[in-house]
Amino acid sequence: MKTVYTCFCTDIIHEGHLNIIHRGMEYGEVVAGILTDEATIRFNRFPAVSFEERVAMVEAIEGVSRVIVQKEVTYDKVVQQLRPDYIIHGDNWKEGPLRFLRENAKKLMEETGGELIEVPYTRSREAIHKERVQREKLAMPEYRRKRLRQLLKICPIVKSLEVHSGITGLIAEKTIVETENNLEQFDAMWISSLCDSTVKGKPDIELVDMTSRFKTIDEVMEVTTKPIIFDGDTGGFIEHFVYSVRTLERMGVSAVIIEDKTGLKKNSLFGTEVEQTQDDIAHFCEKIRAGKGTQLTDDFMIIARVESLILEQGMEDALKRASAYVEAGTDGIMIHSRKENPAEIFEFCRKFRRRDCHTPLVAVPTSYHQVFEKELMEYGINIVIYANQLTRSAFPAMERTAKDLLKYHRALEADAKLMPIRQIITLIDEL
Ligand code: SPV
Ligand code: MG
Repeated sequence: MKTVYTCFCTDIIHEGHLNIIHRGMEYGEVVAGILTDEATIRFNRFPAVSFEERVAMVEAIEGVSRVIVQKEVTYDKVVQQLRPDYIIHGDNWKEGPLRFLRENAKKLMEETGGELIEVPYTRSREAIHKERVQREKLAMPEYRRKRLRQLLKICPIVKSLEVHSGITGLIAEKTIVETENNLEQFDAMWISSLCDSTVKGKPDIELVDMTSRFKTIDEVMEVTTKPIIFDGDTGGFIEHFVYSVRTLERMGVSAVIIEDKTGLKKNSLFGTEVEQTQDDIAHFCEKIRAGKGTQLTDDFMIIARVESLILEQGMEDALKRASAYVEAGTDGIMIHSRKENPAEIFEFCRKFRRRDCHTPLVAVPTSYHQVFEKELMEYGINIVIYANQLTRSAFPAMERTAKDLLKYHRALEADAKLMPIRQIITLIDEL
């Protein structure tokens, strides 16, 4: 009996899948691989049902003789272990990011003398509707809010991208790339005070009020499903912060990060070049406790941001504060630095992790941009935030276009560098 392998990364079984199984049975015994959550989210949406349920769903399909776990996006390991005579897949992988998987499977079958079978991938209107409902559900507050905690359990490092509008939200939501033998996408979104202010032409000094900041969140939420980490600046007065926690939690935001500064806040990347005051530990702990005491679900996270390295208060102060904030109930620590290399971040992580191996750590590698995610991971960082790169890439591009229009007195020269009109009008999906 020949072995036919097919991989499932779906949480909905429809006639397209059944067709693949039935066609597979014509060639031999069908073994189905279930992609783990960790691998699924590298290119697909977050699964709406658990891994165990997905296994049970596929096991129940008549014609599936055995179910195995596929831990990697690519087929290499499975092919090595199972040595299938055939890999069978729907022909929907000929386009988009799945093309990469098709190439991978094709190459492996050629190398091992196997064969790739592609069957027309069919979906009824009902199945299309069901898929859309599952996707849309991910955007609902009760599903979205808890996602960051879920991701922390399954991702070696949660990759977050700065967004400040519907369109940047779509970029964070949809961008998928091939890397060495893998597919990659962002896990979460960061709503930065710096960028949210900058796009409004305002300085990053808590001038843009919370109501406007919430409006940005809403715009992003309208068109995305990924979890949101909100830059809450200092959190403001404790009496105000508790209201913000309630609003953010109700909206479905997953986490707020508040920094231990007080008075007129300036952007951390100015460091000690401008006057900035660090809050005292007891007061900041009170803010954390007030926030934690206000939230209604176990999903929402309040992450404390330690500014000691930014304000040159030393490593011991940073560590002392981090411990105090954990004691006060924070759900994570963001350690920030404006140094041009990650040495002090690494030192902090090493020392912090000696005492605490559970509390999630967050890093924002803006000034120490040479650091790889893998290195951050090795030092115990759980969330990496690319805090301003989208805004910083958009601004020079727009400025160049404005200059070209002025310089050439027409649009032709500028156009060469622009997204084609056809693409921009089809960029947004219609319901
Ligand atoms: C932001 O993105 O607004 C931040 C990070 O707070 S930083 O600009 O580095 O302070
Ligand atoms: Mg900020």
